[in-house]
Amino acid sequence: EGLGEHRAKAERMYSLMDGFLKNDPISLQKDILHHVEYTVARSRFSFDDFEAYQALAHTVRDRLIERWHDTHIYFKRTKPKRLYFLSLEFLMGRSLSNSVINLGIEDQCAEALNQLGFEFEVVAEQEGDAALGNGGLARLSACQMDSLATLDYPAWGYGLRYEYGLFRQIIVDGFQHEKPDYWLNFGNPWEIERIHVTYEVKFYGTVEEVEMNGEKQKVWIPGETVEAVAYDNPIPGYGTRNTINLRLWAAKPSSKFDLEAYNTGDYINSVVNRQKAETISNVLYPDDRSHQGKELRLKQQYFFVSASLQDIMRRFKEEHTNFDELPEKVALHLNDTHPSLSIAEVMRMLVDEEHLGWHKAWDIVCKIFSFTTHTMVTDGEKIPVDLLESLLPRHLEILYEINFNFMEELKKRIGLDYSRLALLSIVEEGAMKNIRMANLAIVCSHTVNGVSKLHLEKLKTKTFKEFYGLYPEKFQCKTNGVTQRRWIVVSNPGLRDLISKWLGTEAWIRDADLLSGLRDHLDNADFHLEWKMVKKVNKMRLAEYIEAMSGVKVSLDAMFDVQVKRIHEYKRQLLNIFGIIHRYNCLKNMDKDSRRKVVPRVCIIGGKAAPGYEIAKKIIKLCHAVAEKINNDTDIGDLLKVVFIPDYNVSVAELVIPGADLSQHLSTAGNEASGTGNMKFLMNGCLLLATADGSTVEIIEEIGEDNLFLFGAKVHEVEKRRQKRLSNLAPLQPAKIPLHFARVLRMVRDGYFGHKDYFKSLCETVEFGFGNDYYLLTSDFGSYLEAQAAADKAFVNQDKWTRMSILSVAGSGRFSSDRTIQDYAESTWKINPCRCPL
Ligand code: F58
Repeated sequence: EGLGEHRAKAERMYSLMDGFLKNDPISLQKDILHHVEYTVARSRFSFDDFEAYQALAHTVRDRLIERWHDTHIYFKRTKPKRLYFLSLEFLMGRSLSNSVINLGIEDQCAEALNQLGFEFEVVAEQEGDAALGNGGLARLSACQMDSLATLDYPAWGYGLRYEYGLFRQIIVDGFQHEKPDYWLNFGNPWEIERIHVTYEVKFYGTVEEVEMNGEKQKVWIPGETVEAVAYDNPIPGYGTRNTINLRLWAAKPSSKFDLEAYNTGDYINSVVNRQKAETISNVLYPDDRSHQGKELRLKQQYFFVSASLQDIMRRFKEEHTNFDELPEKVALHLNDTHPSLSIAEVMRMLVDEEHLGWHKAWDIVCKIFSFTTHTMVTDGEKIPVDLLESLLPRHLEILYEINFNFMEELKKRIGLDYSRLALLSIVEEGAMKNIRMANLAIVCSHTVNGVSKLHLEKLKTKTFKEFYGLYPEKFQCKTNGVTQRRWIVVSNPGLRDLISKWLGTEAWIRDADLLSGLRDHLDNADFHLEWKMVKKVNKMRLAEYIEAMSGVKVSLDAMFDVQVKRIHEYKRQLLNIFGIIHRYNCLKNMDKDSRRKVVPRVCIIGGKAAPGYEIAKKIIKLCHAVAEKINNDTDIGDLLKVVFIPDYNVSVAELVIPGADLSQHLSTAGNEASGTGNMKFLMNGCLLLATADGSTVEIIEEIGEDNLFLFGAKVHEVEKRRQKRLSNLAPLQPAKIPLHFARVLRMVRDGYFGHKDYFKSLCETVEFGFGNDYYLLTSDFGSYLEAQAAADKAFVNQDKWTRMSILSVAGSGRFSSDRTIQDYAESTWKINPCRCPL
């Protein structure tokens, strides 16, 4: 009877709803106008591009919500094993174009807007970026969400809804300044605030022991409570109805505080104090290597972990009466060590709250976690024990107990080898005791993933050598990938059409391996012509942007040579700038005849430096100083231009990458865990000039050494060269530095580009007796210049260049995040597709 009643009600509602929303241009126009009038509250007879964006975004959002609901109802009904992807960072960028494309309503939307007097591209550009992350790791999370949805996996993303995303980079006189990115200023149509999905997150306090059913039980009496509110962000798949959820948590003052304020009578102070709770999710930490020892960062981590796990456990408990089935129904993925407190939290929930008993709880925990590390750095994330002791006293106890048991087990396996035990321990002893988050994650995860073959190799042989000896079967390679939906379909529509035309299908948008079919047309002159045309149009778009941003006019005949990524010593933007100075010197010394043969270049550099990273900031300044000198040298003209693109972010990348001829990936071998920029450029037919580092090694496997410009020391040579430099050159002996390098260095050192004192410490990083050139710019410089010369030579032969460009795209299929995600799903998470019926 109850069911019949429910059905009748549902049917009546459905008939009132008039079915699902329609996607023809007229229906879309009606909905856009409706949102102009009632959501944006503007007159439907007069609204601007931004208001059109808002109205269209809400129109699209309505359609996303329908699918998102259906997907959840379907998941709830079919109860598949679910993946929960835990990441403190997601770099989503803009959502409009991506959503419209994944929903398959791009043409209809464009037509609807057209008829209202707007242009889709212009309207889409009104949107700001959602930049809730720093760099590669965060953008990878976003690509992986797109793939999870597209491949129909029953997955949820969990993250933090920072009010201030990654800072906006402003350049004043060539210096980087950071401006807060209050991205929510104009509202965010892509999120759904769930005021009823809230959890209390507790901090501080004490641990007490109580008797419960005749047994001693630990109880945490917390000292502070903050509320986590869910904001849901629908993530649509392409070519499927599946639309999954990215749930981001915001901190709000807990309603519990009200009572206290009432009692103490200090109303004003209590309101001010309540406000403090919100600071937890206020701001993203802008460091792209580590954030050690900051209490607020630790609070963020736990806030995120606690809210997500309460949510996950609630969902599980709705469908189960005990926890035996947890490992069959729940996979928890730790995106780097940042969410690893989850391990202690699940133990606390199962032991203290569900009274499961330590061993049973531990058995479950070991079956549900998997972990991916994204760094080559050996010294990973650590949490000072005193910080934990005050903020999360019960968790510290749990961590100690996990470590105690682990150590006991180890002693049985390896004996009393104390130096080994000390290396493996989760607790780092010393003057400052720390919890080693990576050790914790490895001990408790069933799988430990590296992000490229080279990275995994380093994990096995260096970083986690001891752990690899213990658990060889845990270590797996999951080479990164990027989504072709955003990095070709959204950002390079010209290339998308061209690929689809020549492959005769759009199926590659869901199956990137099909891109290899482009090889069939490698010698077709018409194909070449169209290919070059697409690049030209993209270069025009980029040239316009460059002129608007920097006032520099660039020639479309020049090779657009791009290095865009976070600024870091190991990424060696300095090598690029030194190469530019060398090129400038060569040009200055050439006669007219030789100059005529030179390939003109536009050298484009972009990226943010962490606010406290002085050397990286000096690299940015040097880039501007060199640009100023060269761009104003009338003797050089179009032969060489240098441009720094400010505020590099996802939407700038969407513009820059398709317009690049050559892209540079210069990390000293052994430092870049994978790199994903290389894959985006590859997909856009841009040739790579790169070291054999990270995933570039696998790109070479796909396209062959002949189709990119490889240079520099290989991983196994790097250590030797470092040693050699140190042993050969006594501190006071003048270094045997290659002539070209010495000249360039001297120019910077002696103030040729001004700011002599300011650049001193930057120069010292590559000088012996100071920084000792840790990243080997000196020894790689010669081979770098050779690779650059080879690129010039290839560019002159446009036929050859175009072939290389086609082969790059044709070989990029393996670097789709669809491949990565499928691999994770099958071998790590053990989840199956769960496709919501149409
Ligand atoms: C990056 N790591 C790697 N970390 O450097 C890059 O090689 C790899 O391709 C990418 O991950 C994806 O696997 C990275 O971006 C961070 O930004 C962390 C943010 C939080 C603090 C520590 C660094």
